[in-house]
Amino acid sequence: MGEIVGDRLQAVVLDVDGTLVDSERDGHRVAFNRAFEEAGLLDRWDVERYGELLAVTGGERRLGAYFEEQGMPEGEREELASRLHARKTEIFTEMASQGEIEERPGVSELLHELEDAGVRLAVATTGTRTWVEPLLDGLFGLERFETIVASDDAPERKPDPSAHRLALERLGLQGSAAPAVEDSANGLRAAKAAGLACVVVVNDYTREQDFDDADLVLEGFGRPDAPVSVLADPHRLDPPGRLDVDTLRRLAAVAS
Ligand code: XBP
Ligand code: MG
Repeated sequence: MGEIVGDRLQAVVLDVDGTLVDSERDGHRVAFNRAFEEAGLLDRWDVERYGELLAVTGGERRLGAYFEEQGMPEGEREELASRLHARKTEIFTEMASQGEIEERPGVSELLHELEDAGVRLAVATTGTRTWVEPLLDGLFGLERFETIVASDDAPERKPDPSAHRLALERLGLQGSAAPAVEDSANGLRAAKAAGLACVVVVNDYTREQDFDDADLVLEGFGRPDAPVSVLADPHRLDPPGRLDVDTLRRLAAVAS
């Protein structure tokens, strides 16, 4: 294990969808399909098709891109995407409030470890604040996150770096003191463009994506009793089978 030089680690900037929670396949995708059904549309996004559509970040933009592919005129598709996304957001908010969206294994252990070490927690997500807040509150307690940047605050959406930049600005920190944790190539690109080091915890939708400039790639967060494999460790941070505060400290040290 590398020597920890000083303690540069001040905060961690956490992604939501696919990172803190496994929310896409059985969450957002289901909510989109229910919104289609309620609107009397025959469209349904199966698991594979939704994985392709995830290349477009932001649910409303995702709907717009889908309808554009279907050849729908711009005015019609913008109105339909807006209307469907509003309903989908209500449905997903209800799912989150009912506890239907689960945290990924190991997240709670890491959050507690970071807090015990005095490391500040921030969120930077492309998701919509309407559901982000009740979801995070129900699973973790909203008060634990010093700042939450959602798509409402950073409408450019990942891979644009604005969400991570805004999180750093609110934290009053340099990127090197606040590594990001992401699940997707879009999230990685956003974090790196904002000057943050970035750990990627892959999931079934993202594991085949390009993580060449990630600072660490893991199969998941891991737990002390359920270690995960390391998929890439260019700085030789040597995580102990999970993402822990010392690994993030070593990352902040090499990133500075
Ligand atoms: C992932 C996204 C979001 C969700 C859907 O965000 O791109 O758009 O898929 O949520 P992140 P909305 O990984 O940055 O958390 O429908 O509210 O956009
Ligand atoms: Mg994500």
